[in-house]
Amino acid sequence: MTPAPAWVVRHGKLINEIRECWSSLQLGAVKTRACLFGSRLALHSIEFRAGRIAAPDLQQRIKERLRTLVMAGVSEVKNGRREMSMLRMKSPTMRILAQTILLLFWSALAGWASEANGPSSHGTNIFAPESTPAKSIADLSVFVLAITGIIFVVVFTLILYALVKFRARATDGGREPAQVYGSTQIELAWTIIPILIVVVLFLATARVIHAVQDAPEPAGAVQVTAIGHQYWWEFRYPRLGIVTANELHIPVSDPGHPTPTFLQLLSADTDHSFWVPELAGKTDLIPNHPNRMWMDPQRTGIFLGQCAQYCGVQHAKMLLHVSVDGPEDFAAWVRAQQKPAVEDAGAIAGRRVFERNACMNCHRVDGTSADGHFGPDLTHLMSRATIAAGAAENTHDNLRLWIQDPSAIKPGSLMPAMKLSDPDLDAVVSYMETLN
Ligand code: HEC
Ligand SMILES: [Cu+2]
Repeated sequence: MTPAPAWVVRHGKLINEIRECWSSLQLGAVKTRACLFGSRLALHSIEFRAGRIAAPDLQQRIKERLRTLVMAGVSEVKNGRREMSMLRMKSPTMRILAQTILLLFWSALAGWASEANGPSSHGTNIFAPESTPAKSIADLSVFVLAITGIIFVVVFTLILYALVKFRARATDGGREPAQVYGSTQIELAWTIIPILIVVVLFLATARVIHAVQDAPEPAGAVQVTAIGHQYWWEFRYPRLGIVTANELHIPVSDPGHPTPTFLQLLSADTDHSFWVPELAGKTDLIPNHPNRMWMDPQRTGIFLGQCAQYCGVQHAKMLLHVSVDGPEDFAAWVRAQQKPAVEDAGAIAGRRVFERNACMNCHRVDGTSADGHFGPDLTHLMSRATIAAGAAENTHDNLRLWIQDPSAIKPGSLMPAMKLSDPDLDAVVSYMETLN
């Protein structure tokens, strides 16, 4: 009977079990590093050559023990030598994990650096909030990033330390190191610390959710009903009697005298999501399930956003355009929108084309018989800088192209090409251009 080798003896606490296991397995002239701890077989590596195994019952016992080993797999089959190693199996996984983490880390850094580069004129920077709900969310994100960043640094440092300190050396003589199983302190530590971190993150998140979702609506708030349509936005101001599309106008909110805007979110067809990153977190518009969101922008300007829930082929061209106006500008815009459509005698031919064709079944023009709701309200079309939910600028050429063939600008749009004759097309475009 061979005595247990030195590396086993060094682990004083386990020596009896190991010696027992080692002795019994050694009986059949099998070279092994398998050890039995209580009822569990911890297998580092096992080498045997079939021809050398004398005792058939020993072979049987080894097979049985191998079967109970859940996590190990045969990693190498070489010259009849089988080696099973948990560590060796883990390394590719670890490599992929490390690469993924690094990639995420660098892309986040790169994103941050490019975003932080001066004030963004397009207003889609999630790290540049201009309204209270967006600020709370951005602060929470930075907090979560800081905590997870610290975890990343600590874990990565420990991994690097372990990789360097315990790397294989020539003096190891090809032997695998002792495997330590079970440490109450370490297991408690890596259970309790993550639980505490998760509790902290949970509480911080719950606080922000409460602050954003349960904010009371002050008396001076502007109310807007936003309705998502396949591929455009309808905005109704019930108290002001305004209906418009795609370009939302809201007043700037002075912290001393807040005038937040509260939106009720509805959908005419499928799920959409209202997301203007600098003003508020994204909130879905779900059929038959009104949602609510609010914003109190503290800076005037144009803020851009995008439908953030895939809603069909032309989801990508369903942009959001929020114009935050100073108090006078907002009041002027409201007055202009409340007026009925202009009656321009010069555009009467175009108006006839509009009313003779199916246009009026899908579009509304206040003050005319056109009262369709499938498409955007065109009463004040010319007050908008863009058409088709930001897909094109509102210019003469784009309007003409749009009415001739919407799919030239926005393939998949639900407005059909009306196949008007050239004179009719020009007339209807002239009529559209009087709607300001
Ligand atoms: C079957 C319904 C339907 C008919 C008929 C129709 N449209 Fe449309 N129209 C739409 C829809 C839907 C949109 C929004 C498309 C989008 O942005 O994806 C739209 C958008 C528009 C727009 C852009 C409005 C904006 O603010 O973005 C104009 C202008 C327009 N239509 C004019 C017309 C004219 C003129 C006719 C008749 C020659 C017409 N439409 C016929 C459904 C229709
Ligand atoms: Cu959408």
